[in-house]
Amino acid sequence: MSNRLPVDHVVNSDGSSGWKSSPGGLVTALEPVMRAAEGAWIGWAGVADTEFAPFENDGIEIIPVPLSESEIEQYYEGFSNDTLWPLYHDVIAPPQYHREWWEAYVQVNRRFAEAAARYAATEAVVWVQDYQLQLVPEMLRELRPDLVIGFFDHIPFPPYGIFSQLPWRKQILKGLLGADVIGFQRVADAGNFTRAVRRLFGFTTRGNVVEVIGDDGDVRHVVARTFPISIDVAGYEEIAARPEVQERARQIRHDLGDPKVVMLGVDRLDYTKGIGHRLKAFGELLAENRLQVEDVTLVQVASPSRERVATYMALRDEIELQVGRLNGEFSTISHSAIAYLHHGYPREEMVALYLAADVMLVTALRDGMNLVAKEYVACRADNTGVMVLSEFAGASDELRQAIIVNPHDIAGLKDAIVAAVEMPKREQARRMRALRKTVNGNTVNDWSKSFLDTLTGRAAVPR
Ligand code: GDG
Repeated sequence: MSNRLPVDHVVNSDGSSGWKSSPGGLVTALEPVMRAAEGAWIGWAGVADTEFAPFENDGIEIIPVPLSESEIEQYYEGFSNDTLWPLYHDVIAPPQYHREWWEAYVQVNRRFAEAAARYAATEAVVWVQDYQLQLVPEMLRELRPDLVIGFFDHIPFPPYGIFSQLPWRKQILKGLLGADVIGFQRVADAGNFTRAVRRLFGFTTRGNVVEVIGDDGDVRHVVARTFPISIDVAGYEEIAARPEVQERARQIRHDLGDPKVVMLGVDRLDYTKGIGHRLKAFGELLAENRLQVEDVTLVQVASPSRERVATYMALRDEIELQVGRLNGEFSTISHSAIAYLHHGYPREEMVALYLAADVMLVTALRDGMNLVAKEYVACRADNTGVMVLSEFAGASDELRQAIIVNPHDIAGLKDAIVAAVEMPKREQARRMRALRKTVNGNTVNDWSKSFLDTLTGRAAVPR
């Protein structure tokens, strides 16, 4: 179960309509698992006020859950993306608390739980994905105590001092504790969660296991631990090896004026990604002449995201003002300081950009994992390229051979960027080999397998 289905309902210009698959990392990882298990995927089809009957798509049963226009505003854009998202990302933006948003969140979570209760076979395994559906595990357990229920949180779980702001903090924890296994990106996230459970309910935790005491005094054991997500490494390697993609990468460099160094940022346009900090550091380096616009170009892909949420509209204005000022000040007729792209691209084009980039900048202020960091590494088969990686992205727990930065420390970030630009090829290769080994050692298939094995009791629970 996830907020969105792996397929979108689309209406064509001639009025006909159909289903288009949306191949994200999660879909790639879970599709083969679902097919082998004769699984069903429960989620929203991406359009308002429309009911669809369940259907089969490519060997997977699709069960659409309808959302009304006001539920999209209150449950999705409101509570999910304007309350939980900023709260769980260290209150970088102020979370909005509205009781009617909470009520819509409860109502939609109940609808998802009821759909699963209706369609799941006896003793089936149900895997609930992400922060939009945190109440589903408990609701589903009440409806169907026979089911095995897992939950994976793709975003950070905040420290108690921040989480405790939430007026509905107890309900959220109780919702999650309905699961048998709760997965997090980082060890720190699992720790924040178990601390919150101890503080608010006084439950005992032993290592990764929480002893949940029910109203009738019975004890259930819930596993809460880290399962760091990854990417389809072989898929990225295959695209990166295609001659036409490599040719496209050369073309991109040429079109940029063949600078000595291409730096790249790829993010949804989101305030958690630290795009502004990155631009500030780059602008100061140009102003101080530590970098020259003839030598270094920054390509920033900022893919459109949550465009109806006010904080995101304000962020777009802020970033585009900053880009405009820096380009106005430092670009020449033949060389732009920043190539700013507010677009979404096909995956092949993203891979061509990864291949074209000498330096990858991942400067998130808070990020569950950050898959872009792993994708860059997976594409660099020739062991060249340098990554500057924020310690506040989950990926920094694994990708230790990147240049690790605190993006709030602009002086440190500037030094890291210069070090990346100047890094000798030998050191690039030494670090990239180690990074590639790490990424290869934990692919998205390893992630889903280890979660599902833990959930179904096929793996021992490490304490
Ligand atoms: C959440 C958590 C966690 C981006 N622009 C385009 C495009 N992308 C792709 C990237 C990457 C994905 O979108 C973004 O994933 P991230 O992990 O970087 O960030 P979130 O979207 O915030 O994801 C995050 C993740 O869930 C998984 O658990 O890592 O921390 O916030 O795959 O390549 N893809 C294409 N065109 C674009 O323009 N094709």
